Amino acid sequence: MKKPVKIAIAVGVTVAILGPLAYFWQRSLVPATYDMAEMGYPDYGGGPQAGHVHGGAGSISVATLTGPSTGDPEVAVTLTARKEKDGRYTLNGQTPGPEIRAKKGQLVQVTLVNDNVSDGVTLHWHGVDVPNAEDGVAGVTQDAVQPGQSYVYRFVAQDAGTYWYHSHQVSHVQVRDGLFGAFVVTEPVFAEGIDQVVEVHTYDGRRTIGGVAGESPLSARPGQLVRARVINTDAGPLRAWVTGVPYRVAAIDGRDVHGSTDISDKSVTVTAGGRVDLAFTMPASGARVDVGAGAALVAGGLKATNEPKAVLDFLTYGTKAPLGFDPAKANRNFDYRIGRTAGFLDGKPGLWWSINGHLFPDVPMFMVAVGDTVRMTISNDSGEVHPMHLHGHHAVVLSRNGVAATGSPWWFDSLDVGDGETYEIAFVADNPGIWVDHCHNLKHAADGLLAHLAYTGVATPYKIGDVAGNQPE
Ligand SMILES: [Cu+2]
Repeated sequence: MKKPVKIAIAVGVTVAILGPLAYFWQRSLVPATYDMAEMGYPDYGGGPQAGHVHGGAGSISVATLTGPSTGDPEVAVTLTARKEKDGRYTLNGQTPGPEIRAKKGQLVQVTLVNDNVSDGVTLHWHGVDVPNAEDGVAGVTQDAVQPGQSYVYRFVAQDAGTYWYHSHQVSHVQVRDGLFGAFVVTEPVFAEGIDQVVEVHTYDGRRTIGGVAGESPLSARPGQLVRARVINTDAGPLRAWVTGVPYRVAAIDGRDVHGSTDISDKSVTVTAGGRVDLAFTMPASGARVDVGAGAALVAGGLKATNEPKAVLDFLTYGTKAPLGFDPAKANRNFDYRIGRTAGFLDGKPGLWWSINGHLFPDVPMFMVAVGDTVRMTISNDSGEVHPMHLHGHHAVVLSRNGVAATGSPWWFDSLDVGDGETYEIAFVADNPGIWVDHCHNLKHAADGLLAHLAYTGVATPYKIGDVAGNQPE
């Protein structure tokens, strides 16, 4: 072959490879600022396509979807966020931040003050189905609160249960390094016994309960009912179990389990971001609540035992109860297929999380209208577990890998979808707004495992990106 021909072929091959590459690279670039409601492509799930996708005339702003703007709050808290010299983030000088408790039906008001966090901060009420404007997602429901600024969240604590709050601005760093706390809503009449938050977080590789590594006291007298509210604030699944006495799972993600029964020699999985309430009656011989290795609540000096090999399956635990809606009548059917795809993410080549074969920001917007019944099939062949978290709604598990749920309705806001697993879930679209639906391994979300559920006719005035100063993940 003559040299010019060789060169021509080489150039041709180079153009053939680099041309599409340049195209995909360019397409992957996240603009310096963008509107969450205009990213990706609308997915109507087989339902009506009416309504304004991008806002415009007749649309309402998420900023108007607030909690009660008048009335004296029954729970009023001010939380001041700081970045400390050691790199940790604190709220009112502590991490975890103060535990906030409200009774069901009370008006809660939290004033977030940013002292010195240069990236800005927000507070998201994880698992609390608040009105959209109170959801605390930077660039979607508000602007990040900059140093010297403050922001007021007001909402009614409608559902008793175990929740938590955390920053949703640069969250994969801020949550990891301390910007979070527990939020508990109790029934109006306080239950007898001991009610204790078990807030699990790993700081610099050390697992803690409420910031304390090793054993912490469980101060219950024999015969007292104990409710241990385990909150997993880390990035991966956590195993929890009780030794010394049989125990029950009283609630999952802030929703009571119906017909819970005693468990022994089994652990439960607490999804990243999820909560599981463990209940038992304190025996005279002592008991302990272990949360993985390295941290436990202990009464009566009970020594650590090995983690039980068996894990409770929520799919079959408890007994059936009405859902309050009929998933068979769903008018939206969505797929949320999590994979791993070679390509560019914001100009960086790599193997990235994909949603329905697409890379962020070219991912689906799941479009719904108020009153819709929604089914979603979440599947995962990406090689890793993903704790999927939909804001603003509780969904119920219908099946896993084609096997129908037969236990108590398994309501959740945070669900581990393991590699090779498929979950079918359902919920009612009853909380208008724009809601992120993402992986709560927050590094994964920052790497593009994030979509959103958007109600037709709702627009956001906030923007994501460097220019706007909003980086929710
Ligand atoms: Cu993930």
